[in-house]
Amino acid sequence: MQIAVTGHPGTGRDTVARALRRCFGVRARRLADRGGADGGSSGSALPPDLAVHVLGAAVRDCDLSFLRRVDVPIVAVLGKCDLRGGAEEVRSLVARAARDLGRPVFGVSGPAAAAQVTEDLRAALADWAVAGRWVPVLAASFVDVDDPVERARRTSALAELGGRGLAVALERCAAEPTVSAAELTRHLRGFSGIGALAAPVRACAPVIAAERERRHRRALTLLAARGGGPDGGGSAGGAETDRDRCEADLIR
Ligand SMILES: Nc1nc2c(ncn2[C@@H]2O[C@H](COP(=O)(O)OP(=O)(O)OP(=O)(O)O)[C@@H](O)[C@H]2O)c(=O)[nH]1
Ligand SMILES: [Mg+2]
Repeated sequence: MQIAVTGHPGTGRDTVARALRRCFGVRARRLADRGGADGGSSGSALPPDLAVHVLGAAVRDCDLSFLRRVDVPIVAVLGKCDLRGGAEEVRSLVARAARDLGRPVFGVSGPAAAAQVTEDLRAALADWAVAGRWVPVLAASFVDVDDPVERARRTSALAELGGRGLAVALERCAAEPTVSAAELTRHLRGFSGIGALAAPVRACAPVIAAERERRHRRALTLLAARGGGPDGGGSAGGAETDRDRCEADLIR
């Protein structure tokens, strides 16, 4: 499945794309701010099967006008939920966005969704939990320590998990000091809300399959009309055979 992650700049599109790749094994990449798709690691010339559209704190006019032009199934996400207050605030933002868009919206905390806790990160988290280190209200000040090695370790953990993700991981390490890196990754994904996207993405499968079939038939029709092979050649010698094959494909 090819997913284009859309939304206005800064909503967390690259992070959501990374989370979709890591959690669901799909090809997901951010749609370029202008022009064609790019910005992802899974480069492909194929058109996307599905758009995952990332909203900011609220639906904007540019979201509405963009989504009106999208001709593939859409799954809408409210991004950066870890920065939007507590569970109650997030629920109300998600409900308002769903009302404004007229479709379901799923809240996601990107860095926690995309997290892949390594053994080094797990060990650092366990050290901090044992030492009673917590993430301050101003999460950035977690890295305010003199030792440059420790500062680098903290900066990297904060960048990887985000402030709330880091706090969630630390809480889990404090409650269960022997927790594994894999279990911490699962725990963060559970917190992130990304799992709720599985059902709506799966529900798009029949539409996606029908659209792929339509594209395939259209491509074969064009090939057959040109009388050429898959390379578009159409050389006199092989033309009839290629055309026969295309037409046979079409009526299969
Ligand atoms: N706390 C938090 N930070 C996030 C979240 N999603 C993304 N970020 C951070 O926001 C910054 C931009 O994230 P991207 O995923 O690159 O967002 P984008 O929409 O591609 O934005 P641009 O690349 O700036 O156009 C990065 O520093 C991310 O780590 C989130 O859900 N929570
Ligand atoms: Mg980005």
